[in-house]
Amino acid sequence: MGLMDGKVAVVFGVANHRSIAWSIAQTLAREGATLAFCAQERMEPEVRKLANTIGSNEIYTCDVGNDLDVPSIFHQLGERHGGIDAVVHSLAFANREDISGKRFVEVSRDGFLLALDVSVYSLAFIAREAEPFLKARGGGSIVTLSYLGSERVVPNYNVMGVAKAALECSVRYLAYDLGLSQIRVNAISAGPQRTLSARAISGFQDIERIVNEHAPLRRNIDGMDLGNAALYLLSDLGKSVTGQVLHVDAGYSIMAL
Ligand code: 1JT
Repeated sequence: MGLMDGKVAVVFGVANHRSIAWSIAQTLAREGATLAFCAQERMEPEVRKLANTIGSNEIYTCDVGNDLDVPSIFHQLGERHGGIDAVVHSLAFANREDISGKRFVEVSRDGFLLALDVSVYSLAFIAREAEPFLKARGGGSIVTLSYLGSERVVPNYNVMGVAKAALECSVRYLAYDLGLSQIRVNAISAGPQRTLSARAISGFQDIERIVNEHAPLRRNIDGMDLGNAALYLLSDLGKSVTGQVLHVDAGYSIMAL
């Protein structure tokens, strides 16, 4: 018996086998969920390959920056499954120059708006379009991913820190709005993960080393830790938890030094 038996979960943000979204998808599949994936067109072949390994062949191509794609996907999901139970939002973007080297004070209007559009507005948009289909099943749960740079200054994280602060606040407002439909909305604030995005950033290795040395658990976290935390929030185990930011970071965020 799995914690997600009979539940349909929709996952945004798988790029490759290192993606946090992929760790979460594997955990949900192990617990009996039916998985559907939404990916940019250029990611589709890789995502299809990964999905097949967990018995899913449901891939929708989707650009969250396109106002028509997201509604169309939820419409198709509704037709196919009658509704959905869980949504994973593991999406973020910023221009390379806006999160490495340059000072935050130098960010352009376009760079600022792009980071907030892709990384924050997309959650509100997905939540709005998902609401009727989650409601159709008597409620549901939405999880997004954040990072400590929203609360503290992490050098170089810059505009993404501002975006993550807005994302965490959006979680609270969405939790209030969607609570009426018995839909929960939470974020996981993850310790540093060596994903495709993260590895591209200068200074990322220093952050990993500092966490390993200073976190209460004296180590970093892995994808399974994030999968298990997401499982808690997306399953009935977390049925009274909404509007929260759960730190899954080996305790690093409690430290001053
Ligand atoms: C994005 C990227 C969002 C990297 C991210 C992210 N959230 C966490 N990371 C890892 C990270 C990145 C930096 C950092 C510490 C951790 C890259 C692509 C855009 C979205 O500071 C040194 C920059």
